[in-house]
Amino acid sequence: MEPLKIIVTGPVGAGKSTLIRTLSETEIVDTDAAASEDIGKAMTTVAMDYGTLRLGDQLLYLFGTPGQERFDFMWDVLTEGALGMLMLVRGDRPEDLGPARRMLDYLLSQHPVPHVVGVTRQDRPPVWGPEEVALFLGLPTERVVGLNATDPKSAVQPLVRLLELMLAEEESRP
Ligand SMILES: Nc1nc2c(ncn2[C@@H]2O[C@H](COP(=O)(O)OP(=O)(O)OP(=O)(O)O)[C@@H](O)[C@H]2O)c(=O)[nH]1
Ligand SMILES: [Mg+2]
Repeated sequence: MEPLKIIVTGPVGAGKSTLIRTLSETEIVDTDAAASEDIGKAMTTVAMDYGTLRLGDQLLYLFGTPGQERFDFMWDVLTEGALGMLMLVRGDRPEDLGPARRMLDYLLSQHPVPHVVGVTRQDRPPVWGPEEVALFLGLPTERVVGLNATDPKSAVQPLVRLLELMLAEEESRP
């Protein structure tokens, strides 16, 4: 089976690098550098993250984008050739959902691929759950999954869902 390229995207601090670090079975590539603006944390992705994960007999190549808009030119570059998209948002920052919606709309307009939204920090209540986020973003509930990006069993869930949706869409194609 051909490896599948999956793009992991979303606003600053959503947990993109953490998810790839948590799940990758091979040594990851990351490009975290000292943040040049006050984004509430010291380090930020400036180019990409890369890791790999096997789900059943399917190998996934996970590409993470930077979150900061000053690196938005990388979003398109990295999404090129991706067959699925995982967008992460922080469950404890509802104010990030507007920008996340715009980012998702833009990326899907350029790359219309199966997609899932992951709501991180479910281990840190009180947070918005996946149902609330689905409602806010106007997405069907099966496309939104809650997770803790630091826990392998939990972090894998949105990718399992994405793969299911990708297979279902493939089967329904004439
Ligand atoms: N407890 C908890 N911490 C999380 C979770 N997801 C991310 N974090 C923490 O949030 C911080 C930021 O996570 P990153 O993975 O750097 O976020 P990012 O989306 O790659 O951020 P940028 O590259 O700056 O856009 C780190 O300290 C993570 O450990 C989660 O689900 N639960
Ligand atoms: Mg990052």
